[in-house]
Amino acid sequence: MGRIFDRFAKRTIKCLDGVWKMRVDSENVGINEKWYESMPEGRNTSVPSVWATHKDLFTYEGAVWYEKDFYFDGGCLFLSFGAVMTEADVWFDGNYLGNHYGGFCEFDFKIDDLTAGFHKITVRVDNHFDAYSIPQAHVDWYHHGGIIRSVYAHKLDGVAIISNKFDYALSQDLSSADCSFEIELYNTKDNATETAITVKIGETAYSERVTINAREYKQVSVSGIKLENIKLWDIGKGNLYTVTTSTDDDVLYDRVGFRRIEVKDNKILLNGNEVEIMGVNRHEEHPELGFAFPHSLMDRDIALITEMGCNFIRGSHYPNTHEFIDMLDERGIMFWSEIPIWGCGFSEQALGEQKVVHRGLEMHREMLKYYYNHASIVMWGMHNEILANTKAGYDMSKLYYEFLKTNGGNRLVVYASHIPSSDISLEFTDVICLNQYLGWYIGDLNSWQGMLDRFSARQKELGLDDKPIIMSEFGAAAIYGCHDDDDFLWTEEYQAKLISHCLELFHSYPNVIGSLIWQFADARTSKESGISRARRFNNKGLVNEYRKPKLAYFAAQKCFKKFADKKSE
Ligand code: ADA
Repeated sequence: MGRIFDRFAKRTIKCLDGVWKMRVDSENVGINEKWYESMPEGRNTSVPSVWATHKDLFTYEGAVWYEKDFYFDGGCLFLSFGAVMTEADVWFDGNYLGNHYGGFCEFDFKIDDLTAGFHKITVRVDNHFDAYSIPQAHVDWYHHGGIIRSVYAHKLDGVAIISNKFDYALSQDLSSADCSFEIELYNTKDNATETAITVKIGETAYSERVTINAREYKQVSVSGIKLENIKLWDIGKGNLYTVTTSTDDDVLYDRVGFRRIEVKDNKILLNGNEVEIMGVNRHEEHPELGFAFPHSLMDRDIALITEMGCNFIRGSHYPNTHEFIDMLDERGIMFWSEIPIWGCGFSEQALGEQKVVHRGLEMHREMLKYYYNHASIVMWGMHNEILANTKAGYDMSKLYYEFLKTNGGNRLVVYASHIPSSDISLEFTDVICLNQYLGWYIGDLNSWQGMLDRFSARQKELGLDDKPIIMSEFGAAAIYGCHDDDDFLWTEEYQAKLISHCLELFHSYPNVIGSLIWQFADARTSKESGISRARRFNNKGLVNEYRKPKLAYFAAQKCFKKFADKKSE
């Protein structure tokens, strides 16, 4: 839950990052031997981190136990994990708290009546894959494991605020907004308690008194708060408003923005204005630190991406850290947030497994729960390159689309398809997002025009030609520093030529309203990826894994600048 602004005014919060004890459980004996009561002697590690930073664990897949003793002042503890890769079982002082599946989303536990003193957290982390894993074993990124984001211990007092979900309806002319809030409270006391509950946004405040039974959660809905003369959140304009939620004992701050995103007449409109999407796909991954990606480097990534002229980032292929999205909120950069259903790994049978379908739905539910208030998230991504030409793919798309449309707020719901000629699920996406690698895996630069023409014809036949298209992935690999004639694959020259060719074509093609280059930076891949991944990296980055720009970075920058200049003419 690390954020770039202070979220709580009153409560005491202890960050549990730092040195933890760690013990590898390659024989999977830890549960039987009750390591949660007493973990055998292990080694020290850092949290957050991936265990691949330990030389001998670089390729390890399986269970690893983590343990931390820490001082807590007594009372009610709210224990929040930023993300654990991939499955976590958590014990507190030897008592089981619960399980969490899914490597990229936060989760938390609440424990009442603790005594002041030292307490022990034990986490069994497991990153093995089976038939129901999301993602499946075959992905195009590295199989990391570990406690990859920060852990926090909050001390809750009196009536504590668990969350406040913000919604709004903008007036027709976008000048005013009707705001509503869904607040979740928890009474830590062992008697029914009355408290004032106040919500303030801008200069407008609402207050009422509520009574909550002992040790109970309560939802409080607040609506009808009207704000006039609002400043809209927009591209390059991160106009954010602070929402202050208070009870007698707790104060929660959040930052929200007002904007309207919609599809109309084959265009995406942001606040009524047509947007041309210029962006990249980005893995939140570092060659040494894996998914424990540091804040300072996020800042550098954003600088490189905005200097290139982008207004959009796709968080491929999983929920990114809040810190990163906070910065996008602040700077007015649009973001696509998705869950790690990375299709190539999923057979038709796996897609149809109810356990997989429900796990995916739960991941969407969590993404909404924790990320809902971010203004920069303008798209929810349901899945990537699944077999959307099968019944299982169709059913999954329908289920997730309806769920996200109903519960996702003012956002577009999309998925990325790699099978434009046979996809039967395209009705379940607000924008048709196509991933294609012509000029790399198959075809050449001249193949693009034909592909687009054929797809446009199919789109008409399907009666879906009111949907705009984003070219959501395309690219070519280049080894940083490899130079030669621009006909040679793997050279920076060929990659730059392909990127320029694609951008020029897409941004002049009717119905294509934007492009997301695959990918921002070279990223480490899994051992299953095989021969097409030189250095065992996906080398299609515009910058290498240490963020050194390749020629394609400058080629894209030139195109995006030209498109932006043309627009402002
Ligand atoms: C797919 C996939 C990406 C990446 C890409 C590639 O489109 O969505 O994650 O693997 O292919 O480089 O081939």
